[in-house]
Amino acid sequence: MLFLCLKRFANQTRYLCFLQAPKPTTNAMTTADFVRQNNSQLIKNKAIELGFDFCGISKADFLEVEAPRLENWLNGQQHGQMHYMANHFDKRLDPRLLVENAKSVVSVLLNYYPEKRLPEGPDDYKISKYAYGTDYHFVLKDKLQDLLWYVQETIGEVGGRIFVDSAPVMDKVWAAKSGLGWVGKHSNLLNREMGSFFFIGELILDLDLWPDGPIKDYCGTCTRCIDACPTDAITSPYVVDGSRCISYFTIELKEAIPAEVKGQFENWIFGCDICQDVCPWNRFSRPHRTPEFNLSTDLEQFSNTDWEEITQEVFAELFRRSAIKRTKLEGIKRNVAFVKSPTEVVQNITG
Ligand code: B12
Ligand code: SF4
Ligand code: SF4
Repeated sequence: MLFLCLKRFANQTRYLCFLQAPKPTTNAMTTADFVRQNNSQLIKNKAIELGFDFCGISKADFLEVEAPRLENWLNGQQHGQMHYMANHFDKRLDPRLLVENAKSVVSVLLNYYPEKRLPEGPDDYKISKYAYGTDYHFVLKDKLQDLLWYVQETIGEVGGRIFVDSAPVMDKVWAAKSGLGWVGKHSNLLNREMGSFFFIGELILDLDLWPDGPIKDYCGTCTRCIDACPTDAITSPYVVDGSRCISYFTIELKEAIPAEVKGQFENWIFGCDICQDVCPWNRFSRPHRTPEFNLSTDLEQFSNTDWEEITQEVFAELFRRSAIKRTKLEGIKRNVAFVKSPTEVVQNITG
């Protein structure tokens, strides 16, 4: 153990010889602080080089403020049938239970706002912008894996894991703690420079890094997202009842969509962007730079009739590497039938 620590320190100091020293933030800057700052900067620079839009760091610790909020959310059954959300309560609140000796959480944001949007007229079937291209889990995982390798090659024997929705981690909370934005009243993370159309991932490392601090909340008196939500899923500012969200009904729910929300989906058949589309901060959205998120030509030309007549072959081919695969063909058919004739009885989905 002592050997590993010495090796890491030796690697760090060796690397430092090639770097410009950061300006000390206090007069009492120690060598350890200096190393932490330099390592943090190296990681952030590499994250940007890999194509992430923002990267920030926080200390791996117990999420004290979030614990009662998560508990209330679960006790109120706001996770509906997303049973995975009720699992690993303790781990979800403490990254040190996920990675041995965890010291830091490195959060990254990856923009997915498309250059060209699919038609969103009142009669068009709509899919969320996050699902236009390749499933973000693949894209973020590849980039985060490269970032982790870089950390291990450059800094030394660093233990850590990559996370993209793959384990019980509260992505938005960590990104907010790292100063990458604030959690808005629609409960998504917002960034002042690019709105909210981005994904979040993280590395949890056993490496001590220099933490960034949170920023303030810029929602002010605005309530546009709350007012626009067709199913009243934003039950109070900052709180979304997951079990009432169109995204839940169209993606997560495996059964028939309940009759009480008939006529409320505004033609969304996979996910829902309404609360983000109305948000004034999304005026700052700019097109992503990730080719994997581009729309395929086939999807670009998909008409309402194509959605209504979609076969297993077309579904499998078109959504081979897409997040839309999560609903399976039966899920998409259920959703299309639900928005097309909201009075029709729609069958249960299994699997
Ligand atoms: C479960 C889940 C869902 C559920 C539940 C949504 C939800 N808000 O929790 C459903 C299926 C509905 C959903 C929908 C969507 N999701 Co989702 N989802 C998740 C997931 C897996 C977990 C989120 C979670 O922990 N929820 C539990 C509750 C307790 O957490 P919370 O909403 O953050 O709750 C906080 C607030 O309620 C707040 N709070 C409570 N009381 C109070 C009181 C006060 C005073 C204050 C200030 C705060 C406060 O504190 C709580 C804890 O921090 C994350 C990935 C991850 N692992 O983090 C993605 C994630 C949040 N989803 C994401 C996306 C993109 C979406 C959609 C936009 C997709 C779409 N277009 O359809 C929608 C947006 C809907 C919405 N308005 O939230 C992104 C968000 C990116 C971003 N910019 O923030 C994430 C981070 C995935 C990712 N890795 O990129 N999602
Ligand atoms: S995604 Fe749609 S249904 Fe869900 S909270 Fe936002 S506006 Fe409401
Ligand atoms: S619409 Fe308004 S209240 Fe909602 S997240 Fe955006 S700024 Fe905040």
